[in-house]
Amino acid sequence: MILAIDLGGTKLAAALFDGEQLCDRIQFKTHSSGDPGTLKDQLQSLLHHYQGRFDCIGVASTGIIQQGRLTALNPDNLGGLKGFDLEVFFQQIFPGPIALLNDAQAATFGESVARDNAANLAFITVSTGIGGGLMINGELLRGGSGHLGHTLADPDGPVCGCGRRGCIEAVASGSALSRLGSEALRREVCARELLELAQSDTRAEQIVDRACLSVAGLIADLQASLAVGRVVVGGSVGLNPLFFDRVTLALASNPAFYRPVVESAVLGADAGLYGISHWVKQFHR
Ligand code: BMX
Ligand code: ZN
Repeated sequence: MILAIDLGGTKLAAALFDGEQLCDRIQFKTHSSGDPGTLKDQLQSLLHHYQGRFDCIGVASTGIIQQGRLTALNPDNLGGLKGFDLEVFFQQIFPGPIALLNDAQAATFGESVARDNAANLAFITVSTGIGGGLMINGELLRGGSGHLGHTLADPDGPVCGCGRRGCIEAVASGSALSRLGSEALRREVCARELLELAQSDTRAEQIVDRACLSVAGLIADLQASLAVGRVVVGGSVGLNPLFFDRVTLALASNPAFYRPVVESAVLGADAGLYGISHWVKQFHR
């Protein structure tokens, strides 16, 4: 039995995997305050909830995990959790095997397995941030590879939390949509609300269009640079048909050479959980 944990910018989800079967899924809102104490409490109550029912743990986490520690490309998405030693934390409580992977890389692996172990695909998650993963010739690229949210959308765009100007994450992520939308509309809007407003309000539509055009541009670039053939889009924003349909429409204006097959994540919001459980099964038992 595997305990799979998905630690994102705004949510912490977990489930048990009995073979292929996902069971007893729970979810919390997370560390928007970036308080390591809160995260520790949440993880502790999560481990308590599943106590005695698993024999290994897989963690899919936002950020780049180096030697068991959370490091950030975009520290804004981690708050005070930068440097949090996930591995040591779990080891102190659980003596069995633990596997750690970036959340988007885990989801990439999950979506590949769900497609009969597709050997080539790129995955883009549009959520709090924008994450990515690459499965190339049957191998998942890990570590510093595949962080697609930090490729260039607009050289004159806003400065991203990672320090680079004009990253896709700075114009198309859930937090960017909310920030840009709230500025333009002069009231607080979340990404989902902005997508709905874009159907009738031109200020909202401009922001959403730029975001979807950027993601479509990234998809075209992935096809031109890696000939991936298939790009899967996930994450709470990416799974929303109001976003996904605009992306595919924007991509359609490109010549055929730049247009891979584009699909919504078949594992939906649980791609990271499935992915990390498959990863643990294949490499850590
Ligand atoms: C950021 C980066 C990626 C992550 C992506 C999606 C940090 C902390 N995170 O680009 O590692 O995969 O966001 O993360 O630098 P989520 O929190 O939106 O799921
Ligand atoms: Zn960036």
